[in-house]
Amino acid sequence: MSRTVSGATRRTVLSTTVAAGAVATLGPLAAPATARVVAPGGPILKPLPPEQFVDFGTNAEMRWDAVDPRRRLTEQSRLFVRNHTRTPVIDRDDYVLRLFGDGLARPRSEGAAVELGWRDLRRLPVTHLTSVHECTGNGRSFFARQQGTPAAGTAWSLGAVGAVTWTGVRLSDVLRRVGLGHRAVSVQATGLDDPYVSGGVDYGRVRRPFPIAKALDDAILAWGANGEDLLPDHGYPLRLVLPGWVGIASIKWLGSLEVSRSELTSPWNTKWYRMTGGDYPTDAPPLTVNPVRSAWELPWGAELEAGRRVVLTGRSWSGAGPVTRVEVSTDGGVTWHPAARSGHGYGHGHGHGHGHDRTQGRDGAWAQWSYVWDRPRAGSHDLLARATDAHGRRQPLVTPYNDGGYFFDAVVRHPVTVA
Ligand SMILES: Nc1nc2c(c(=O)[nH]1)N[C@H]1C(S)=C(S)[C@@H](COP(=O)(O)O)O[C@H]1N2
Ligand SMILES: [Mo]
Repeated sequence: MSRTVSGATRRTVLSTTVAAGAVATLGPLAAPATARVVAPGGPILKPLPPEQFVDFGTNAEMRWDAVDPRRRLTEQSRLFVRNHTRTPVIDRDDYVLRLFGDGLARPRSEGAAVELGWRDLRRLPVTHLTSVHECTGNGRSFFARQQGTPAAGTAWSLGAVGAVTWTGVRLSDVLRRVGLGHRAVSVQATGLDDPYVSGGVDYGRVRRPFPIAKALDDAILAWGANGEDLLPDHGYPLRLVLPGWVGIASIKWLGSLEVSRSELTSPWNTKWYRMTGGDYPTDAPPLTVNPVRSAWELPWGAELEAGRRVVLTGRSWSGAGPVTRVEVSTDGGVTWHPAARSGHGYGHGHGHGHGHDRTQGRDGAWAQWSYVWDRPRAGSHDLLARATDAHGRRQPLVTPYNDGGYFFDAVVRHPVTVA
């Protein structure tokens, strides 16, 4: 059954004849347009085979032991899902993105929003961008498992992350074509999924503001992932992607963008997705850039053969830039050894060749690495991997506690048994 999720008074489209660099002529159309959710979705629509996912109901994480070391990117069918409610199914032909606010060159109220449909967006230059896409709470379960201080929220292991090449248009191009005012400071993205209700409180639609600087830097509006259309679970027909930033910043099923001359707020940057509790001040800022993390492509408690040469693989990533160094410890952190960069020549090629060493991660994907563990002794061991990024941020051994269980970036002690 159809359901109207956004009623619009006017439809305006991008001019097809606009010269490059010029501001588009926006003409109202007679017919009102709506974006309709054509079918109520499940919490998650794509299959979640248990050998590939841990299913939390509205959320599901990728299993690191199911990751193919030869694939650089994460296929959508394997990518984690984080839904506040459930995946809506939206018809691309009905879809419109609404832009409004006093930060536009010609300020518009929400009711008089500029509306861009799928074909309008397709007239803008297409761009491709690879980023590591990750939930703020990735690794949350290790606050309990490793530090004895459980934090509320989905008990992710390390699988709420993936590397994706997005296809879409630059948000800066969209804003310039629509007409961006000189005094714009903040953009708020709002999803078309159901309003989020928790503890009897209706917080409204999932939405989060971000600075105009990020909008004009590398933000994109994506309709594709790794060369395919977005799956419904990942935001079809259009999602925002703020590369390197906390997952919540990349609003799925993007319904509107408010461009404002004043700082916008929402519960997703004041109540959630900023540090609270622990030793944090009460006025800690909203979280933005993701930290540095690492994972082994191994089952939890993997069984390895004693007395052999064991080749272990994993990946490291950072929201701030490339990973420059990965060290491994097999003795609980007493000694550290460099991991070797690997994964070159595999996965989806994308323009530049994928040589080893520094190339991994330079394009926004993660660093793949391997470590040869020569003739491990029988018994129980913890494998530790510690990465450093181009900004000199290195994974700590302990992450200070916060109530939301965000940014667990400490080195994870991955247990294995050698027999
Ligand atoms: N509209 C909308 N956008 C959203 C969310 C949501 O529930 N609704 N979840 C956010 C969170 S917390 C994360 S981590 C990412 C997850 O994206 P994915 O499900 O495509 O992996 O989407 C973000 N964007
Ligand atoms: Mo998230």
